[in-house]
Amino acid sequence: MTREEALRGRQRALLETLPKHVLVIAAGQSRLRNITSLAYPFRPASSFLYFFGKMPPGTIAVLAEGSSTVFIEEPAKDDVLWHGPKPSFEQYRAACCADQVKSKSELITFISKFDQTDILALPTLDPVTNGELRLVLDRTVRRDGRDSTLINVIISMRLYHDAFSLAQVREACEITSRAFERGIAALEPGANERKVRAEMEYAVGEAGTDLAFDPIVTTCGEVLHQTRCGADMSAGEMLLVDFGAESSEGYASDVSRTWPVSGKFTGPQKDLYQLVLHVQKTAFALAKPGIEFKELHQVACETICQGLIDLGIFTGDPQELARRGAHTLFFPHGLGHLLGLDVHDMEDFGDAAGYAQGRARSEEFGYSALRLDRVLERDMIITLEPGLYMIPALLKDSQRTEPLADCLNLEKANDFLEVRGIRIEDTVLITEEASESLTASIPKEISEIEALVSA
Ligand SMILES: [Mn+2]
Repeated sequence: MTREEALRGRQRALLETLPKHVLVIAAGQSRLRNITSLAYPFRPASSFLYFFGKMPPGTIAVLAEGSSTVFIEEPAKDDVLWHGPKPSFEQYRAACCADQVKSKSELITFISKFDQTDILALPTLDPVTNGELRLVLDRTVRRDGRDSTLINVIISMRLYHDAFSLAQVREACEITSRAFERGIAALEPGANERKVRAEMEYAVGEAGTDLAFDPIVTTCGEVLHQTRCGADMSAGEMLLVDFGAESSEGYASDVSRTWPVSGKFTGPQKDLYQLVLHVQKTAFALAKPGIEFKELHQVACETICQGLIDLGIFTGDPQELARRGAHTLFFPHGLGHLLGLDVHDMEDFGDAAGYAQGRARSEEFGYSALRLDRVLERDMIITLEPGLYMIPALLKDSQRTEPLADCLNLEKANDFLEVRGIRIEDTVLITEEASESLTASIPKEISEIEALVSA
């Protein structure tokens, strides 16, 4: 499937699903950094990318009466001096695979010929664009109003990856795989975390793409979203790396590995690492069409409890421990999430994509961080990312530990404090009968890692 076949096919499918409506999808505006001539790098909104690919800031697409029209901001007078010549409208039309391209100055006249009540639009994360949509449509575009009809149709398309989307995620995973190769080669006691991160980003820069998210490259693995990076690494510590490149068309990948800085796991590190790896393999073996993702999460929680019983940290029955939420002391997040054009795919729609219709996120600690609750189906892409963390803020919180006094050996848990945090994450495709790890080439066995770091 070529890019053109994909984009045209998706535009057609959307037009055919909502034939009586006028559909407005905006790319968004670039955001300024600190002065007016300095913008953050521009990336169109993901749903815009899904149908039209990369187009300039301010672009707005309208799909109506069986055809797609893309409205582009005309360049300012001296843009050519600072930014060079822009593509022609015909070149833009070919690039976004729309039926026609027009100047943005024609948008209001174009829209006003339709019945207002037929118009559905996608809200964006960009307040400037939402303001512009409010002016053009004379109403506020909202996630929960009538525009949710459009959102739900787009979710039902983006949930299942077509051949082009899958090829793009595979491309992103390949770049990420090269990044991990460079990263582990840069690991050595005394080196700075930033060196590993820079080596990994080199692979992304070399591929000419971007990062899918702000990476985590840290020896403070117990801080779940530690984006600060810059400590010198010592032998005995582990480096947790959660990193993902984007593909050329903006699709994500998401991988985590945890490496011993010296190239050799200590005893407690090895114990917990083996457990996380076992949990991930158990979940992977169960991931296939027809299974509830929540069930995978549940199995992961129970397997963690069993492993912690074996290590003497818990006593009791693993299912009962998981039911009581004992695992959340060491595994407070969810097992994974959807992945596609966004690393947490379609989270700009809240939980509408991650949670099947009629389901809502639990408020219970642990389950409240579960980003995915639906039956897995063929062509979905998810992540599987169990972790174990020794988080002083939780272990010192008597409100959390006291209810577990009968089954928790805190003293034993403290023996593992130096381990700090371990996460093992792969990007996984649900296939016809099972699942395929798209990042299986990135080593995660203890023997492989020890051989690579000391090499
Ligand atoms: Mn992830």
